[in-house]
Amino acid sequence: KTVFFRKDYKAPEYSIEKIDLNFQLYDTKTKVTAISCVRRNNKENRSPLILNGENLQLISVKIDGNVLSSSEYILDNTSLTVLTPPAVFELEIVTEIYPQENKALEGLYQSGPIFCTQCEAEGFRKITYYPDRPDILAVFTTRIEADVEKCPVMLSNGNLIETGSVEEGGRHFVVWKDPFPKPCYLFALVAGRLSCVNDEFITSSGRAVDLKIYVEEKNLNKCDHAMVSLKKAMEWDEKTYGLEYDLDTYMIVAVDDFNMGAMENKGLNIFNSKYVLTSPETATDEDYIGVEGVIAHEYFHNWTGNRVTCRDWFQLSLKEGLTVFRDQNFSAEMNSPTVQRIKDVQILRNFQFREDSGPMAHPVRPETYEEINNFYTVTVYNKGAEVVRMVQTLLGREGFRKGMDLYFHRHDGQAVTCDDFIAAMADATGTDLEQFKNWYCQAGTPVLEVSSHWEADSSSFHLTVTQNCPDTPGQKGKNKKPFHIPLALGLMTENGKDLFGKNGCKTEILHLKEQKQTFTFTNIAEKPVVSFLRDFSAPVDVKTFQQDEELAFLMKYDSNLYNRWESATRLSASTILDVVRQLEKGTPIQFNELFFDGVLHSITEKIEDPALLALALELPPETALALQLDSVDPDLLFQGRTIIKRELATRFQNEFLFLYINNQEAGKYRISPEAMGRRRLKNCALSYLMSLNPPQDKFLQLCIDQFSKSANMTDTITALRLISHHPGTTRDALFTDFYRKWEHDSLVMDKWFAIQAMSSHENCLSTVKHLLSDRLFSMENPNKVRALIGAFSSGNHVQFHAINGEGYSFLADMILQLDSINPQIAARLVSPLTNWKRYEKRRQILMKKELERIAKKPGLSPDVSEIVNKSR
Ligand code: DPP
Ligand code: ZN
Repeated sequence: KTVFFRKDYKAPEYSIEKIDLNFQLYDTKTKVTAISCVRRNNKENRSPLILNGENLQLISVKIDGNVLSSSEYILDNTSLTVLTPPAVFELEIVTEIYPQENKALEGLYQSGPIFCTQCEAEGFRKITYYPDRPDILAVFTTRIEADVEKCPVMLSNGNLIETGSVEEGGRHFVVWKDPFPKPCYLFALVAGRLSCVNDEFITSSGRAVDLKIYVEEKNLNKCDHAMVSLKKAMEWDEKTYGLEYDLDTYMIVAVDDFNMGAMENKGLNIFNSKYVLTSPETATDEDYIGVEGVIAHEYFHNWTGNRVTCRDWFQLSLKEGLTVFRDQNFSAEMNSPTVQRIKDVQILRNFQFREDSGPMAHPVRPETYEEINNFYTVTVYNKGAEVVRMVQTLLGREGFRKGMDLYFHRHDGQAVTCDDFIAAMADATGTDLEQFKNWYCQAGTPVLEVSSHWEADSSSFHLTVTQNCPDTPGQKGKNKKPFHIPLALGLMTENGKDLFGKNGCKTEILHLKEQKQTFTFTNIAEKPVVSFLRDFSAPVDVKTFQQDEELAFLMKYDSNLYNRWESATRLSASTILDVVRQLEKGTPIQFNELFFDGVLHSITEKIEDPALLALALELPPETALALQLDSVDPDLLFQGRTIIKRELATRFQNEFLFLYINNQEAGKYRISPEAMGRRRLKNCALSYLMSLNPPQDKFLQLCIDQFSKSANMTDTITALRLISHHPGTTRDALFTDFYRKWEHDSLVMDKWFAIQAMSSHENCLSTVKHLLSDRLFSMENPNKVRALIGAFSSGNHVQFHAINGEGYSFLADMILQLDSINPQIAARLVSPLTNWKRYEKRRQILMKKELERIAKKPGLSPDVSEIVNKSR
């Protein structure tokens, strides 16, 4: 195995100023001719030129027109080394590749009949021999030649400069030129039978940009929302950061087979069709929000990623953390800031905290990796975004904007590091961010403990905070340096007033820099209630330091809406975990009445934002609750959570029914934040009503009616999901119905698979196994794998962790099977097994056994091998 270290970075020996690519696409093979202008960077040192290449059939190598003999280069499975090249030369390499056999979906492959590429991180080396690293920026010109019938549309980066037919019958060609030098991971090619939706955007300086979304013809009517989102994103980036689009055309292509969500290739984004196609009948509200967010994310990369790119892959968060931060802020402005913030935090807490506490924990800027594809993680992306958010909190919005301006001023057209980003922020504002940089190099979630006391005599209030970071792989907690943590704090009186009030700002930012620090506030005439870490101002784990009474108070009255939700969640989690402990001990169940009071208060209070109420009522998922237990018994956890859900449903049946009826859609279907919030609230209420035990026929009927009458996918799929937990002929009939209605729509069918995989019923795994042989399922389609196998193993805690161990061995079987098809996707699936140490003894043994079994497979991919070996 090869291990890469950040400290080993060396600047490239050669640079490539321009590359002309020529693709000749045929049914069974593609011929690639690459002509590069190469220049040695170092005058004295006559080092060999090392080019990366995998799964390539080399046809010829020429330097300045002369064919190299086999003694002038060395060829192995991963590289081509030209031994003694001149200082400046033209390099011509001809290779043959086989896109139709490429099931790993990296490099050039086919999604159905459509040719497309995925080059990030290291896919370009599957197209031709090339120095496949992000710090080599070249001007790309791309000629594509293919059959006119099969590939009427042929696209690449930049501007179309030539088209024509070729002598060989029935074929044609195009030439695209991208004037912006770029790393090869941003290269893209698409060819196939595609239709296109056109629009236009006029930039703030008055340039017209053609906007094009390419899809299969049958999907032309599902592109509106994506197009509107793109235009909103373009406008937002001009308004917020003064960043304009720089080419004459912006193209998006949707394909069905895609490893990631989407890819920001210069001028030619390639998208998983899940993040392009919407219609009320086929897409849920979550899908609409997802499309808006991902379209914006990829668009924002044009500046944060493409114009300024990463020096090496250890710096991945330079572009991803920053771009996630940007798309989160965009979505917050387009929808509801508080709802968006809660969703951001949920991803962080439910997924990133788990990663950060497990065997794959790594810093936002990793120090080492075996397979870079394994580091496209919630840590690099979402914790990375939190780190950028903290910079903004420390500098203020204006200061942050100055920092961004300086960053682009200094680094436009360059490949840089996270240090360069922080330096721009520091220099633009005269802020010392040295200690802050610990966020980039220390893994693990800092744990904060808080204590406070109020002195009546001196009217002063003292808040003491300590920070500790747990051990993570390769980093001992005791050796970690304290983080610079911005703490957004509010102090409130018992009747719900904020004590801080300077310039209308009710929140103060404290700087926690020491391991232990006390903050003193004077003129505090009564004992305040602490509203801590407002808007989740830092990605830390705050140990609950408040009594339930205080949490219940904050849940009702905190002026910071995010913190209302935070308190509600803390209270519901502690209430559930209380029950779990009682179940463990076998003592009679007693409930925390404060929680039920709080919930009743939320339900009956005047509703300002229905989405916020829904979020407060939704109980934390088992995977998030599991993080708070030392030794998880998934059965007890499921039971405890179910008991609380049913208790709420029983006590507040009338209220939930009222919410259900009162939040029905009046009039036309809309996707406004308000309408989406109502649907969420209504469906949350229905979910409670459906959780009653024994089930009540009238609510079941409500659910069935919703299923059959609804004209939007949010309501349809919610009803189907709720019924999925109640096996029987009704359920089977609805699933059959749905199948008949939607079998032609692959994205909708993903939902059909996923829902069945997430049923809490104990026959779930046998259903899942059965579905593997459904004619619509395919191991070669990542969306299908995620929908069925991913949903079961990551989204069905109780059934995946069934004590007979069958969930674990099923997952291991699937990983082994997938490893020889698509290693990247196989590696992603391992995740639920990696945290075996968190589970009770019997499960630990079962999970570990499966990791060992996977590890033993001869020829296991580096992707899966890295994760399995680090976890066992
Ligand atoms: N396409 C992935 C993303 O946008 C990787 N760059 O995050
Ligand atoms: Zn990205």
